[in-house]
Amino acid sequence: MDTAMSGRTAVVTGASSGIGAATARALAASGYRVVCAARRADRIAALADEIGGIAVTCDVTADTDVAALAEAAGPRVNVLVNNAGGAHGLEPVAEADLAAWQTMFDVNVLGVVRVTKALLPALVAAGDGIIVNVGSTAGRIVYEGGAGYTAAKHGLAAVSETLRLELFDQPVRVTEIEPGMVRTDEFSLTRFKGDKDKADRVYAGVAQPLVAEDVADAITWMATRPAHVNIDLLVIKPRAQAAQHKVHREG
Ligand code: 8X3
Repeated sequence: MDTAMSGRTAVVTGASSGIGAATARALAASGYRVVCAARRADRIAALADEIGGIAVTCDVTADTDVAALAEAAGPRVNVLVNNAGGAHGLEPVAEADLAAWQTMFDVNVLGVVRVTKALLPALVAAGDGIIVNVGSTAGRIVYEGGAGYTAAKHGLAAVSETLRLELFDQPVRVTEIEPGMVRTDEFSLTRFKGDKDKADRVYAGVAQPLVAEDVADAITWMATRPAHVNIDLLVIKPRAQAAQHKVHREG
């Protein structure tokens, strides 16, 4: 553990799996007291136990849950990682599942805004707060079937950039990380409603997609730069993914 960060608090949403869980572990290893927030209480309880953190059951779409998260985090928060998010479906706009689109906007955009609003006073009070929004390459490009998700992640990118302007005279950095292809247990399974074959096809033949730990490592690097250094945007993709549609697949 890096003792330089002890006494400092980090909050990670969507901490029950994937990038969120890996980030909670990485920040704890760097010495932060980590508040692990997610809907699945059993998972975050186990994670908090493992890393000596705090578990807060939290649905980022619920005002009362987010208020409880702010209460548990305390008066000073050094790092907020807005990671909770996800994709639902891959249908063309003409067949848009509006309920799924609503969920994507609720979690990926409004959830980030709700949590940020609630924790901003504590981030300012810390004197050197940083917000890391976990966006996606889908926040800069579009692809067929992806409009519900890409529109939501473009929305998140707009929120991140606006917030940086609005907080220009405050001791809070606003950053965004945009991962491309990351093989996690749940992202593609969720997108394809549990269809494992479809989920596996996303990564077919790709020797080394990114894994959650790669992204967690980058987030931790962003969060541990000196307080005057703002990494506005970090795009991270596997070497095999030169661009969204240009992926090297073997076999
Ligand atoms: C995940 C990247 O390509 O599935 O955020 O939209 S992609």
